[in-house]
Amino acid sequence: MTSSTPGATPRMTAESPAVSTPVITIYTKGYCPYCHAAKALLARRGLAFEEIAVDHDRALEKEMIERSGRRTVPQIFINGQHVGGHDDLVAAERSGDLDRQLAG
Ligand SMILES: N[C@@H](CCC(=O)N[C@@H](CS)C(=O)NCC(=O)O)C(=O)O
Repeated sequence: MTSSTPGATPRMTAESPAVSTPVITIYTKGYCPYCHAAKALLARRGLAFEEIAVDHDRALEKEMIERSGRRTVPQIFINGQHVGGHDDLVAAERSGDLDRQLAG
């Protein structure tokens, strides 16, 4: 029995020589219901993510705004590619774009 760490580097399996785990980053604020909903969607899909709380950190909020071009939370990135906010994440799941982005 082996175990793997979500967000870890590519791992070797018997089925496939290298399977890379998508790196998902979500910028959040604690009071934001859209952030909670976006995290719940990712969790429901069994997707591990790195959460960056920007409530009390102006530098991290600035980083989010510069990377996304948006000022609202959440902002979600998959493998460095900007997905958008909660509504964009929901739309991407419905359209199949999310699966395509996760597949790399
Ligand atoms: N349609 C956006 C709504 C996001 C939104 O309105 N977020 C609020 C917090 S719940 C926000 O960032 N407001 C500005 C702020 O709190 O600085 C989405 O789906 O992500």
